Amino acid sequence: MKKGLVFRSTGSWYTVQSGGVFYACRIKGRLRLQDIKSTNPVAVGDWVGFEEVPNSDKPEGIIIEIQERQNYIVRKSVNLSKQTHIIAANIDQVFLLITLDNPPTYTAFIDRFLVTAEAYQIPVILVFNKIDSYTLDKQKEIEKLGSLYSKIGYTTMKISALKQTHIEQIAAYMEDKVSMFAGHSGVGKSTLINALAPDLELKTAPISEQHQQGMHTTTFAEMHALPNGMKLIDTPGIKGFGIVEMEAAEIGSYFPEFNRLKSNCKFHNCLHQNEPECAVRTALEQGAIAASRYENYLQLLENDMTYR
Ligand SMILES: Nc1nc2c(ncn2[C@@H]2O[C@H](COP(=O)(O)OP(=O)(O)OP(=O)(O)O)[C@@H](O)[C@H]2O)c(=O)[nH]1
Ligand SMILES: [Mg+2]
Ligand SMILES: [Zn+2]
Repeated sequence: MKKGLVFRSTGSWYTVQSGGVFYACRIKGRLRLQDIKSTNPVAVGDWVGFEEVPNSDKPEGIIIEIQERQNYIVRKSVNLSKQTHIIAANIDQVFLLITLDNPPTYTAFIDRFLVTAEAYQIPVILVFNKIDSYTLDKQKEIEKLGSLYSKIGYTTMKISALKQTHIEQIAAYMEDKVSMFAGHSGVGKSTLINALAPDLELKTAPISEQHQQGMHTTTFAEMHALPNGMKLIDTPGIKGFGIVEMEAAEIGSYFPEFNRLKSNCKFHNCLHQNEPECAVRTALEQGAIAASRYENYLQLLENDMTYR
């Protein structure tokens, strides 16, 4: 059996790198049943064991086992609300790309993403892209949003992938790590990756063209290894995020600024809703916790209830 890393998954075929060779692999039928809650049993970033198919023209294999994942980022499957789709596994950090216009990114989306990543302790770096294109008003909005998240403790960056402004800040974080690039369709993930690694020549497209085609430009997650040891994963734009496999009581602990105050709440199991002497709500009233964060938290709590 060989061991390899999944670079690409298109549904039925997986590209697995092992000893510098890329193998086109299928999954052994029986494996499909193991993880019935996800639509894809093997994801980009997975370490797998596979048997090489003898006497084939090109390197080919059959995946027979998947190594336990350190972490993974899931979204709810598009059609089947109970099912999840694993976007990528074994990630060291995520660059979440955010734009205010073309397309708009709302804090509800940002906070859902952060909660998912916090649950697996995956560091997220918030990257405000397209700074070359904003009006003064929008620039101010970016400043506010950036300081909202940096106060909580997140690293934030302002860049232009197109004009290649400040992209060296991103490269500095990538050394020896597996980095995932996430965000809505059209925020510039592939453009940024092309700027970081021009040899890749990833496909990018203006939003207007995406809408005409009714599809995303990047259609499946793919890992790329750069000569200097960095690995990155380009992902298709994510629309919505469902928080899966999370208890109501857990959610607050994935809001770092809430979690820091939690011990000051009167009740140890305070959900920061209507409980008396809640330190989180006091902080909210004093302006120490952002209203958007609190609203998005409440929404997550409600969603969480309706799923069960
Ligand atoms: N003005 C400006 N446009 C940008 C910037 N970065 C990307 N774009 C444009 O935004 C559009 C979408 O970029 P892509 O890189 O294809 O976006 P994506 O996030 O990979 O989209 P999906 O693959 O569909 O998820 C393209 O027309 C890019 O040229 C930027 O910094 N400034
Ligand atoms: Mg793309
Ligand atoms: Zn509380």
